[in-house]
Amino acid sequence: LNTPFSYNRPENTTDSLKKAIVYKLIFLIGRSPEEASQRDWLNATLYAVRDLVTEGWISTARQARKDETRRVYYLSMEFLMGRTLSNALISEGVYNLAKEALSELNVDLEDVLEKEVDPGLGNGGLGRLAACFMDSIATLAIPGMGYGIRYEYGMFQQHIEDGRQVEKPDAWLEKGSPWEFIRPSKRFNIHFGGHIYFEGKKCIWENAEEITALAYDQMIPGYNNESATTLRLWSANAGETFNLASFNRGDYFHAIEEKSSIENVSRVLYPDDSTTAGRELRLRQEYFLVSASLQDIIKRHKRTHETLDNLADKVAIHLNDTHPALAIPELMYILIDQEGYSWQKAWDMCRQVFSYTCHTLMSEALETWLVEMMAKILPRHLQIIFEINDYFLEYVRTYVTTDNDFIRRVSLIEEGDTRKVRMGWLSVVGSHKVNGVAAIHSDLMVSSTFADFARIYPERFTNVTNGITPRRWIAVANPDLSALFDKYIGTEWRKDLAQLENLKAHIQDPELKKAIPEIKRKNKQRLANYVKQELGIELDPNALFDVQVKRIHEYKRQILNVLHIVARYNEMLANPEKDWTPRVFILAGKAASAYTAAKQTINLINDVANIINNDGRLQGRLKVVFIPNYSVSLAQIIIPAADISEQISLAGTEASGTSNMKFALNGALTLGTLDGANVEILDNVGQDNIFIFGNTVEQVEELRRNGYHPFDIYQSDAQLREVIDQINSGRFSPKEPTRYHDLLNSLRSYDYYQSFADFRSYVEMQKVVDEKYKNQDAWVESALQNIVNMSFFSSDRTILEYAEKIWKIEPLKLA
Ligand code: 26Q
Repeated sequence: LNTPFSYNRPENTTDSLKKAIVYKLIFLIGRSPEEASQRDWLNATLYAVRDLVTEGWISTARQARKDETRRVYYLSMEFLMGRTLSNALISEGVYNLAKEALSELNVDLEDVLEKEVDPGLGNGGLGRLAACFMDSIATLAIPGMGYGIRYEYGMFQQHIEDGRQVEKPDAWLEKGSPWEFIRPSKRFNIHFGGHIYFEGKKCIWENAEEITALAYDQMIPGYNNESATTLRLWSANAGETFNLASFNRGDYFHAIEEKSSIENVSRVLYPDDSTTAGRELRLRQEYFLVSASLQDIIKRHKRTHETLDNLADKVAIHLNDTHPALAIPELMYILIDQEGYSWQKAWDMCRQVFSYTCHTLMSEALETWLVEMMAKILPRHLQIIFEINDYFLEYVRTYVTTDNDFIRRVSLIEEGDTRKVRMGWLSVVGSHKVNGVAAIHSDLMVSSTFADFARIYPERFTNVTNGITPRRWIAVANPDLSALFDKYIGTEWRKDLAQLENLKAHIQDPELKKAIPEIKRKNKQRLANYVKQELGIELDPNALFDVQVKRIHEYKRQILNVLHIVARYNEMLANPEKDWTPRVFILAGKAASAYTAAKQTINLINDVANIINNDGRLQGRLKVVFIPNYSVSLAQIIIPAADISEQISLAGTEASGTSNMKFALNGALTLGTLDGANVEILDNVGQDNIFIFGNTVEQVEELRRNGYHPFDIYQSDAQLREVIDQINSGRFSPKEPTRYHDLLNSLRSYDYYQSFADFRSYVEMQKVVDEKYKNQDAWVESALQNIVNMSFFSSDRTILEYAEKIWKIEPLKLA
């Protein structure tokens, strides 16, 4: 390969990289070094490093084709990848080389890295999990690839104006997207609408609309393995076929108008992660992803195999939640209508091919689609779903029960005023494995939401606890901690996080113990600088940094955090002389644009912050900051700076959580409920190194059963009452004293997520946190215990479990 900078070349030096960057700058970007902006340097560096990744990418693809191994296709409506350059530099082992090369050109690498856009093609946990999985798939050389949508607008940009969230469009593509390859030859037509009819037994779908899906590929570099995997994102394209009729009539504008409405399909990511709006465009998006990906998968299969008979041996398709569940009827449609397979044969293949991960148990988040809407947009698929349901219910009646109530509950169609298709049920019936994302969540799945299905198909349900990639979450985000690891246990931990076990031998080493708080302090200073620059707020890096960053949601209970902050504020004013541990409360996260309670919570955090930060009586010992526009790149600055990781969802509501793992691996102590993966973090770090509070799932359920009365708690807990009354009286919103009345009334009378029930134990545990922090030795010891016990939470472990238990796939043996 004729690149100036390449694998296995003895001449890979600062000088050759410098040449490669300047070459890209001049010949690809069209700028001279003298005129180049920071962004030009960024792009030139990206292009130079991209060449390096490309070689391994091409050879990995070639080898996978040659080996004809079984492959996995990960279908997800979201991939929250984060910035690519620093990760790629580290994967390719040229970070320092690039730093030197650029510095010889009088350019600072860190400044350049900050210029890269952070594509927000996901909402939160589910999208970021997909990104960590791609990283692990690439690093482990698992044969497979990811499929998603190339939204023109990602997650909105969050601005805070007057304390309130304001959404701005995220036009991330406007600055160019140098990491992707457009694939003009990879186009598939996607059909919608029309009607179906039968010719004998054969069903014909006479569709009414056609749009084209066009592929854009991104390389996901494996860590230090000269290999890379593909993330293929589809973009809607009217193509050349759009309304020819209008064109021929000379109705140019009408034709162009239609073109842009067709292209709406990949225009924007839905920014909701818990309620399903049931919007037609979303259904079209889901089908768009599914249809394009399946056509591509089938085409790839046919390239190396003469027949689809062995499809189920060679292909595993994973559904990231129910969002791509239409893949099940789509594969049936392809196999039966287009390839002529019998229903039974097609159905057997389907179930061997598909597997499904469930990420939530909350009923309002379970996807359903109006039968009426699906009939209009996907008539053949609806008909297939009805037929799947007929066979399925027949099976249940024959082999499980004739109880009509049971039958009604498990039917893929919810009956009632309006009939709905239950996508979760469809996913379970059409897959051979269904997994939850943490032990407690998988247990709850089979005992609650999917209990009926666990009775029908007990062997189908399993757990695979989530994980995170140590490349991005340590090597990229925390370079000083990485260097410390290297010094004590060598560099292999990046590929094999179990190596952290070897740190245990050094845990009493005074130098190691000294280094941990030094690194933490440096990371806190880095965050403080960011906050100073962005918000003009001064933070003391010696204070305890207490962090809750995640989507704003009632179940995640940011409100409980706020109630405690106000309670602490009151106590500090009442006892100013006490030796209060200085604290900084840091919160960040986006609220879905139509979610009033979540938006009010953001407003309240900012109102409280405003009063507290300007109260001189506190002598700077208490600060509250809401950092706007939380994103992957912000997480990389915030998480390594945390002392306390707030994971305070109501027990039984957070399926897993993944930031909890990132925090612990970066040496923060968890303050959390027995929910999601917190439970497994506790198991791994031991109870002396974590702060667990609040009701258990059983206690939560008991309260729900026996009647929960938040008003009684409000009346009996004087400290809580004071806090609520202050907020209610406009203490924090003097210009609009009634601002929080609705929020507080709903808490006092319903408090669906039981914040009041856990308030006392939360406040008491926060005092334990204060005391522990005063004993810095004990704190550092616990931080270390968190770090060294996190190897289980590597997404490499997670992916190997999927590969073995679910996909039946082995890593490629790289040549
Ligand atoms: C569905 C239909 C229409 C519009 C939007 C949606 C939608 C989009 C995103 C529904 C849900 C989501 C995202 C869910 C999510 O992020 N869940 C989180 O997944 C993480 C990874 O498993 C877990 O760690 C978190 O506990 C879980 O909340």
